[in-house]
Amino acid sequence: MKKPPRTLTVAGSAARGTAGIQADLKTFQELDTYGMSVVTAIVATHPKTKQNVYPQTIEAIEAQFATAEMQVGFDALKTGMLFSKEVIEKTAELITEADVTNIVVDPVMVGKIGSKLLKNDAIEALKEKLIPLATVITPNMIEASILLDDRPLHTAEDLKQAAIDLHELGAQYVLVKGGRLQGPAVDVLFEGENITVFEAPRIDTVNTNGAGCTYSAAIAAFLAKELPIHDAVLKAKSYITTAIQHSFSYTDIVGPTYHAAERKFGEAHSIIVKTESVS
Ligand code: PXL
Repeated sequence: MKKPPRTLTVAGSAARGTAGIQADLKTFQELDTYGMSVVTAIVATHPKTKQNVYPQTIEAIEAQFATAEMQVGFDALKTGMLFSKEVIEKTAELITEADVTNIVVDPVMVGKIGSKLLKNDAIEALKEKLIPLATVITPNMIEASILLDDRPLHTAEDLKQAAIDLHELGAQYVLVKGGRLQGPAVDVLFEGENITVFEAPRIDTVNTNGAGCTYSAAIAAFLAKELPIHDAVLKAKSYITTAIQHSFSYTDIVGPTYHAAERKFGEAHSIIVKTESVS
């Protein structure tokens, strides 16, 4: 049997299953890769104390990474919620020493329901230590704005300029996601010469918790399958668009995307792709 390609997520555990490690592993499985995880922190709210982030120790992070690396190995890796400067620095060190070439860095900062997923002093470490190692970074508009020292971003043109400027941080590719724009869901990919715009129809739902995690996990899965980056982004966008179309909630709290949607219902959308050169 041909073994499935191996994918690792270094991210937070979202106890309610919508985002973080749980969304990543569901995505890895749906896309027929062998998923593994390094839990950096547990996100769950204690009913009495209200504590909602439980960071793991650096030692526990090292143990998980070493176990996955030595006993399995990886074809692609993604990072999600890293929470602190120390964890970012440790993750950068582990990635540098590991034998892995496909690296997706999702610069997770704030959750959909407002939970803080990255400490303030960690932004510089993210920019200086981790982003330069990335094959692709996948900021949403809020994260792109923070990485650009709070530059306001309002239009698709602003996203293109943001991608061009973020490329200076040293990632091979920058994908800025325009999920918060009006109109169609437009994302822009830049690699130094050309801007590629990926456009999907906007789906009217609030149940998009974990959509960013799912999208970047899908990109990692397709890179693990050796797809070129543009094809990986295209297929990942199609996967997440279908998952959002079939999203749902069990309660009155913002719910998850449906990770099995593409398998069950087939691809629901065509994505429009346009490339323009930047002069
Ligand atoms: O969707 C961002 C995100 C990432 N990682 C973890 C989360 C969330 C949002 O809730 O809980 C662990």
